[in-house]
Amino acid sequence: MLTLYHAMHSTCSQKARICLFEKGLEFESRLVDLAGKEQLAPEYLKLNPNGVVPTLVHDGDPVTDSSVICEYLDEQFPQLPLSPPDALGRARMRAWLRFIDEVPTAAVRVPSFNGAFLYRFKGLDAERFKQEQADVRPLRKHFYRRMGPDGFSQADIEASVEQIARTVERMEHALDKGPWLLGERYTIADITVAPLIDRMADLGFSDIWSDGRRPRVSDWYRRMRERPAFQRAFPKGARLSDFLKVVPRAGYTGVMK
Ligand SMILES: N[C@@H](CCC(=O)N[C@@H](CS)C(=O)NCC(=O)O)C(=O)O
Repeated sequence: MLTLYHAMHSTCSQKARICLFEKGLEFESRLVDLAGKEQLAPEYLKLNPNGVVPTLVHDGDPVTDSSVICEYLDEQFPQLPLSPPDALGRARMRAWLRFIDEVPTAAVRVPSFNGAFLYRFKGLDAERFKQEQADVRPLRKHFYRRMGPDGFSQADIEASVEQIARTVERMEHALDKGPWLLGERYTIADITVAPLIDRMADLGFSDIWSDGRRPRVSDWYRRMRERPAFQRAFPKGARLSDFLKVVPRAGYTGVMK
């Protein structure tokens, strides 16, 4: 029995959902209201002490962190494998997963907050923001403090966009041997980066790869969106612009080369 605690619009939840749908696994869906801070409720923190989504519960045992969840599902349910069969291939896939967690996943949070989530903090002065929004979060206290109620600085936004552009450049290079990031085989690496690319598109930054800048990434993203698992993971309400007033390219003044 699989239960997924997740939020429709959360990129990390989208990674876990794509994986579940690719593998054809049935799961019970438990939506967590992030704006209502349900991820910080004591009962949820028992499952995921980081106070973030997603969390997978398999026969009563919680598994946290989206890329770990994907690898766990692939090991437990070997049908329709999403990892290379050999140790070297898996090492290459895991190197992508570490990079994706460390660089673009972290980078995408910055334009996401500036472009869509600041409404949550309207009217809060610095002290109330610190107490009610930052210091209550086990994993993201310093991220929230750095952001503050008015959002990230222009320098932070530009650094994030540059990190995404570097990611897309690295993808373009890897896709030379495509059609997927690891070559012939579609893997968890493709799954975990796709929601980040989709989020950047939703925030108005698709010119990082479109207009002929990164043609292989553009083609890869089109093929990702055509996959039935991807479409099931992105129902109406999964994109920020489905339900929030997104400010396109908020705070970004740079020009794509
Ligand atoms: N490393 C975790 C990160 C999960 C994460 O950051 N989730 C975000 C949504 S994408 C969250 O729950 N944020 C809640 C908050 O900011 O309080 C993973 O990959 O699952």
